Formats: sequence, structure tokens, C-alpha cells
Amino acid sequence: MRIESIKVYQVHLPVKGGAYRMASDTVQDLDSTLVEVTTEDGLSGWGETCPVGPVYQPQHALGARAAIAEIAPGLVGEDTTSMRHLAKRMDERLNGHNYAKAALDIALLDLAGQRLGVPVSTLLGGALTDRVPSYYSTIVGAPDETARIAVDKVKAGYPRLQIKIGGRDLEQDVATVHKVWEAVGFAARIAVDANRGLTAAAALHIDRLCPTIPFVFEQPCNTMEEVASLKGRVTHPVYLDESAEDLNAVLRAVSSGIADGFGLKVTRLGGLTKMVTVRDLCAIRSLPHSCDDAWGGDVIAAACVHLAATVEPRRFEGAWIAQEYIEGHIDPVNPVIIENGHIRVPQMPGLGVKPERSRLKGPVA
Ligand code: 0XW
Ligand code: MG
Repeated sequence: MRIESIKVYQVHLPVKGGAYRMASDTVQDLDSTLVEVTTEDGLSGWGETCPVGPVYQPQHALGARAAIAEIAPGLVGEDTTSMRHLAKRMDERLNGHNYAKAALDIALLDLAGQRLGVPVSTLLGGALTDRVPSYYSTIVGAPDETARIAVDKVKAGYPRLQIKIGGRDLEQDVATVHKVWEAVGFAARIAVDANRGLTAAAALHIDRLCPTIPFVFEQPCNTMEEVASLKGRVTHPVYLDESAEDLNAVLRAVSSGIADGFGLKVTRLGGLTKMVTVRDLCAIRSLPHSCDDAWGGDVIAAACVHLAATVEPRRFEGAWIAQEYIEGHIDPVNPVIIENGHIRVPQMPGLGVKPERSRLKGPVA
């Protein structure tokens, strides 16, 4: 079946609670891009890409829409049978810009799933579970307040916490890690995410000042080289997030042993098709990882959850979705929701979510 049209919609996602503070940036209102790919028989598939502001990573919302405008005319009229053909067409239209191609990749898989009558998880190799764990991500905040939130979220059922640090005094970061550990202990696994915000020296200090706390250190420093310099000098496992920029970066990190695991972002890596390769590379070296995206609504959340369901549970670090920080759902009928710190895997054909038309303005392209 051939592609008849590709429409682009812009959705504003104000941060519930006012602001999401990371070491690298504070964001208040996220700009999400939805794509709707429609085939000649009237079937529509949906994709989404929503960078968490323009500073967290090199990708940004206007870039996503500009890249999709460049790529989309090359897909209209193409047959949807072969995902590999469509990926090749995208690469023939535009070099790079994985995060924009990701939205189209997700929409094409949504279409394929609906046409074949199977959930997207089946197209990704098959689900191992019908319910995946999520994790709660705090903002950079005062030590006592962060510990209080951590306790609440463990009570709410989250099996893992991601504690944000960085961009402030070392003393505050060290106190935050200690207070969270004292409050939560082994009730939840802990990741400490500095979002590139520490020097290697500061990361070494935090490591030595928290020697017995079993956390994993997520993206402590800005570059992969700085993170690599910590190897053998820190005692905590080190995960990469922002430095896992593309398949090549992941291959390098896995093969050289720089990373003990990853916080993976579906759109940054180019979509679900590319994430299958990353998932399988991680499996070869028994590396744990998450399946997240930086932000976004039900469409990208569903994409993360379908992929998450295909990851070996013992290595799975959770599917983070932005639901805790977003008011309402673009699909109020079949929303993707966190219950007791876990998310049900949609069982309907395709992604299992559909934006409600009345909640969309546009299309913008
Ligand atoms: C927790 N997240 C997935 C949400 C924000 O995009 C930051 C991010 C991370 O792990 O860095
Ligand atoms: Mg991270």
C-alpha cells in the first residue's frame, strides 16, 4: 500500500509543576512534533519526537520539523511493504537527523502493525512481558525534598529512581545522594544522573564521598572521552545517556567497555528499528539499559513501552515516560499510563494509541 500523505502537528506540553530542572537546563514548556502517515486505503500511523528543549542535546523541535519537511516528499507515493526501503529513501533525502527520521520510523511501524493486525512489540521481535517497569526521575532539588519525593515514589510502586544532580555545589549533590539512600535503601535501585554537568574531578569526588551507596552514575560528564577517563578510577558503574548519540557511538562504547549500561533515547538513536540493533548489541555484552525518550506524549510513550517489552527483564532499567510531568493525554481513550510504577504494554494492533483529533491544531505541514 502506498503512502498518500504525511502530516505534521505541533503540540505544546507545559511541564506539570512548573519546571523540570536538570544540570544542563531548566525546561517549562516542551514543543512536541507528531507525524501522521496515511496510506491510500485511509489507514494512519503516528510517530512523535520531542527533544527536552534545545540545550539537553543537539536536537531541537524546529530542527525536527525542518528535517521532516525535507524528508517527507520523498516518502509520499512509496510502497510501505519494506521498512528497509523506506529507511533508505529517508537517508537519500537527508543525511543524519535521526531524531526526525525516528518519528517517521515509528509511524511506519504503527501502520505496519495495524495492517498485519499485530502490536508493534511483535514487529520488534516479540514481547517478553505484558507489563514493563518504569522509573521516576526527580529534578535537581534540595537534598531533603528530593529524599521525600524518593520515598513517595517508592511507595507509589516505582522499582527504580533516577536522582538528578549537577550544575551546583558539590556539597548539595553529595548530600542529596546520601539522603536519598538513607531514606530509600534497597527498596529501589538508584541512578544518579548528572546530565553532563560534572567535571571528571567532581565525578571522582562524588564517587569517593559515596563509596558504599549502590548507585549507577548516569552521564556524569559532557563527552564520552571524559566519561572514559573515569574508567578504573570510580567504583560505581557508569552509564551513558547523552553520549549515546547514534549507533556508531553505542558500538564504540560497548566494544571499548566505556559504558556499564545505558539510558537510551529512542528518537536520538533514530527510532525503533535502530533501537532493535542497540538492544541486541547490549544483549551481547549483558549490558543493562532503559528504553526512554527525552519527552513527549502518548505516541512516543507507547513506542518506548513496545520496545521495552522486548528487552530481557533482568537487564532492563525501565521505560521512562513524561506522564508524571504532563497534564492529560493526547489519546484519552487508550492513554499510556504508569500504575504502581509499571506500564501495561498496549495489546492492540500497531502502537495502540491514536491522538484525539480535537486535541490537535493544524496540521502545520
Ligand atoms: C529522565 N529523562 C529521560 C527525562 C529528561 O529528558 C532527562 C532524561 C535523562 O535521563 O537524562
Ligand atoms: Mg539521563
